[in-house]
Amino acid sequence: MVGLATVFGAGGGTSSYAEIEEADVVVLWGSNARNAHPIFFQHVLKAVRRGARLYVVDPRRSETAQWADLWLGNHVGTDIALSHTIAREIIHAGLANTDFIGRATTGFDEYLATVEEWTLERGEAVTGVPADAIRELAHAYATADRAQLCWTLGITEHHNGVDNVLALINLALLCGHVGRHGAGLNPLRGQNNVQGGGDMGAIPNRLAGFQDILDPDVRERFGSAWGVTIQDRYGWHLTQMFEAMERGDLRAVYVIGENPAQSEADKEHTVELLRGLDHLVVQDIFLTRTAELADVVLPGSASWCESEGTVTNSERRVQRTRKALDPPDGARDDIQIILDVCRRLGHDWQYGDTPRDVAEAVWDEVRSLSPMHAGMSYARLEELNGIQWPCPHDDRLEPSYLHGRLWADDPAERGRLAPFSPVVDDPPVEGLSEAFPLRLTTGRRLDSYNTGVQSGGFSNPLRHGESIDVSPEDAARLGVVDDEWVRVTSPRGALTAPVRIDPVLRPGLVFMTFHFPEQVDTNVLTIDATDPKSGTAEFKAAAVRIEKLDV
Ligand SMILES: Nc1nc2c(c(=O)[nH]1)N[C@H]1C(S)=C(S)[C@@H](COP(=O)(O)OP(=O)(O)OC[C@H]3O[C@@H](n4cnc5c(=O)[nH]c(N)nc54)[C@H](O)[C@@H]3O)O[C@H]1N2
Ligand SMILES: Nc1nc2c(c(=O)[nH]1)N[C@H]1C(S)=C(S)[C@@H](COP(=O)(O)OP(=O)(O)OC[C@H]3O[C@@H](n4cnc5c(=O)[nH]c(N)nc54)[C@H](O)[C@@H]3O)O[C@H]1N2
Ligand SMILES: [Mo]
Repeated sequence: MVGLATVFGAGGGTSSYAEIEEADVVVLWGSNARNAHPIFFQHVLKAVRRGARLYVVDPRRSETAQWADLWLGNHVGTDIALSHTIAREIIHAGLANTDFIGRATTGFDEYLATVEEWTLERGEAVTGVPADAIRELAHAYATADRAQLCWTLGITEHHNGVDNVLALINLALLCGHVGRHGAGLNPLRGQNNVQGGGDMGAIPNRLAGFQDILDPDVRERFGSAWGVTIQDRYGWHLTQMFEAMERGDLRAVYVIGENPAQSEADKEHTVELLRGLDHLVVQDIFLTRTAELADVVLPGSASWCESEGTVTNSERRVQRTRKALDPPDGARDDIQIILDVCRRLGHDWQYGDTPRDVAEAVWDEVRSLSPMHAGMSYARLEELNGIQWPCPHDDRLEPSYLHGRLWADDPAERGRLAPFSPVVDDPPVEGLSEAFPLRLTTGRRLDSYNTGVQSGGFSNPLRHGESIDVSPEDAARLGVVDDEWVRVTSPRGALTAPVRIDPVLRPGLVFMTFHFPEQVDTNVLTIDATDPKSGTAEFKAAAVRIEKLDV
């Protein structure tokens, strides 16, 4: 989101799922959508069945890659190098969209100078992807009318994740694949309402509708609606919070629906910091590992199917969620708990009697303060089965794609042009060494969800436990076999796990999920190097060694 907001001013995917289905070329970059975004992947498959070509860029030949027309298996952390090589090939083949570049972008010359050294030969040597494959993707992407570039954590969970995203945005600017029906740039959001959380201002620098906290008019409008004074400085994002805990500047934390004791990188250090707080409050539907450390647990909040509200997905579509089940005895909507806390803090905000009334009244307040949501009444959301933002008017809808203004003939209408970003190749913080010769990347499997809180604890026949996945070549070299327990060590910690030999991995690359805390704490191994621009940790690149256990 930071990358898209930097270039275009708005942090959201630029297309709709319907446009994905109409695409000629779909590139999934660092995304295992087959497993992690199965519903979105159905839209991709509809395009493929229509004849679209699917390209997947992923160091592993993931299940998604197995569906692709062409898989580009790059080395972990070489995505900027790959993007620059593709760009240079597009430019030298005369396929750059000079009309769009001239009309809608700035900084092309500097960008050109940055990518010029990335010949196909150099690209192949650095990324490990054969030059022919790079050339094919470059030509297919540049010549397609409707090209969609989508990415997820393989791009963002690096110490330079934002630069990685900027490198992909450069490709779309180069080819004019943004701001038109059918062409776009789409980060797929992790949870059902991550997009909605950001849109509502659950980020350190913006209030609802991405309005800048540093803007005095914005502070004044929100402040008078709420009867409070809003601070005129940015807050901390998650990793800055942990840094502040380390310095002793952050002493109390209120966690709602997150399990950082399990999901943060360098876990032992994280738990130490959470333990050291003066006051920790956790509001969750389960008693998580984080809740076990808390001074106060606000338990039994109603889950999504037991409460009213909205969620916003990766195509920026706001959709109503309705109460389908009664919550268990004593459980309440998160919003009721939050309103009670507010009351104790001196703000007796009344929104209505029933959960439905409260949810709608809160939403109407959002619409009164956030112009991009203004036209989305509950009645209209229900009638249209969800609406994409922006929707400022209650009598019409905007196009399903963003940034159409960039194509306008009138420069005044075009507004702020989109800058190319001359980012540079920057390998993972932790290099490989004799002591730690293997690259560990971590991610997801279809059968489980994040820290396992919501997908464990009951009998789930699909779910099989954690493993350290290694290539057949590495398994042979280490003399280990399937299901044999080994020790995995990184500079931060060690654990034991069973081996799973997986041919989707190439020699030197090993893979783990982080879904099975009762069995293995994967984040004991990961590095807490973070991208200062987004606060995201480098979960995708640690260095480890694997040793046989003494028999
Ligand atoms: N079943 C299931 N679905 C989920 C989740 C879950 O836990 N389980 N979690 C949800 C959440 S919160 C999120 S954020 C999304 C995440 O969705 P994804 O980002 O698709 O999931 P990951 O498996 O973390 O990572 C995707 C891929 O990045 C690749 N990768 C690793 N390093 C690199 C690199 O340097 N370059 C490139 N190009 N690729 C790399 C990995 O091999 C992996 O296949 O999934 C959501 N959906
Ligand atoms: N090694 C490694 N670590 C990673 C990642 C990785 O790829 N590799 N990925 C990172 C990413 S992308 C993410 S998103 C994080 C995920 O990390 P977390 O968000 O910490 O993990 P979850 O297991 O999704 O935790 C969500 C919590 O919300 C609670 N919950 C669910 N519904 C409700 C509700 O309605 N109300 C309330 N109050 N609580 C609710 C659940 O019970 C659960 O405890 O992990 C990060 N950590
Ligand atoms: Mo996520």
